[in-house]
Amino acid sequence: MAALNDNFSKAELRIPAGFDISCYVNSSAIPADQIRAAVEHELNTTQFIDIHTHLFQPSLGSMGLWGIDELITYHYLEAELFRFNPITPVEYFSLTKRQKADLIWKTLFIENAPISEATRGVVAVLNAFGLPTSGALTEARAFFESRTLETHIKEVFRLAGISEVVMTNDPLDPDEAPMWEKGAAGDPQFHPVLRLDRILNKWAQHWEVLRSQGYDVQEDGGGKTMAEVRRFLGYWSNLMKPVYMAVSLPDTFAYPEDSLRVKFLTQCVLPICRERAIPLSVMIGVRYLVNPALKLAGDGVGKSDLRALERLLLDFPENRFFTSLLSRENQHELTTYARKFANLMPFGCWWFLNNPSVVEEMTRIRLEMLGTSFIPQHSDARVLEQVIYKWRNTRRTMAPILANTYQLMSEDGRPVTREDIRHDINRLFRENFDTFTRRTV
Ligand code: FIX
Ligand code: ZN
Repeated sequence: MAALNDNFSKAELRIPAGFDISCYVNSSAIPADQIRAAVEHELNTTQFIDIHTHLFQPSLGSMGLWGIDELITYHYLEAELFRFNPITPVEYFSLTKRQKADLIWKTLFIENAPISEATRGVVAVLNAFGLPTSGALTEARAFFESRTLETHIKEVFRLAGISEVVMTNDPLDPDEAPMWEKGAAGDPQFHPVLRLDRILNKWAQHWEVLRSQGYDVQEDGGGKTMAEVRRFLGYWSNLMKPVYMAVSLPDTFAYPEDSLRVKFLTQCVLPICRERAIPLSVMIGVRYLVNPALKLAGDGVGKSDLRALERLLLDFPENRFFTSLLSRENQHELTTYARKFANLMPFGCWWFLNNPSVVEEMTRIRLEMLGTSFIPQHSDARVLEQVIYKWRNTRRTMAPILANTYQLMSEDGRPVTREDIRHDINRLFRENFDTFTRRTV
């Protein structure tokens, strides 16, 4: 009997009865009927990096959302509420947080079975903590109120199988910015990102904020504006030390274009990303507030013209671009572009795409065309405990897809080993991020 891997006893490996233990030796071929179990084991025992979230390090205090009432009032669930309940958005948004949660819970979880992706996610979180998944919220509320944030975060990350998350940090957010300037303590499990939407997309509403902070900028972008925006980005890069910069862009995003957005992008953002050797994350395809009454839940999706991305990749070969697109119709094109440009890293199944039916299609296309040179998923979590269900769903969807991929490789004559599987999963969910952000060369 081949020796087991030194680090695990048979019991720790939780090897199913009748399992051919020899394939647990790294370089042995795994029998076809054991591939799925081996893939599941490696997925479950690898800690992932969550490369895009709206979570916050503990020192950013009230910016961070967690607990059952935040989970239930997630904007995905608010959108679903209005399909089941006659309450108007104006009436709903006048309620307290607890009243909103009670209404959503009654409507989507009691009066109707929680079968949608977002409702099922809340059920999975409650179940993970052994809390009732139906009936009153009393016990769940008492449980979350009893938790201490620092220990709760560690437990949540353990349950989610993640080692660290990447944040979204907005230097023009009136609540967040002062916390950074007062010296908010960093946390090795939370990596900062400099978010650029208010500059690139909402300059008309924000140029005066920069001016009030002593930056000699103009609404029309003239004068010293470009130099001063570079100074602003340099200041916040030194303060936050972002692992990348990020911006969400509309489906109509165009490049080249004679616009302030493109001037800021090409004269300020991309040069500083090159200087600091960090990528820019462009998330393209949002139709903002198609229904303004729904607030954060009001955004929609539009197919983008990816020739804009193509020209960016061509014109800025020294820059690296994380890219996630919101339209399902853009996904095959994006994967094709990744075959043409090594400075493009497709990532995630974003927002309206983060459903098993679409994740499966996108992931299979990417594996078939890119091998493991992409990042399959991010959580986009806005509430801490969402990482538990979002990463459970990712593992559940990935397992059959990866197993099938290795099955085909074996059938075509190259047996798969445990070492192959471990290496590939590490590359997909950790190494590609580390390498692309130059955290490891
Ligand atoms: O721009 C973004 O980072 C989007 O992910 C969010 O604005 C969006 O509301 C979201 O949370 C989607 O999952
Ligand atoms: Zn996001």
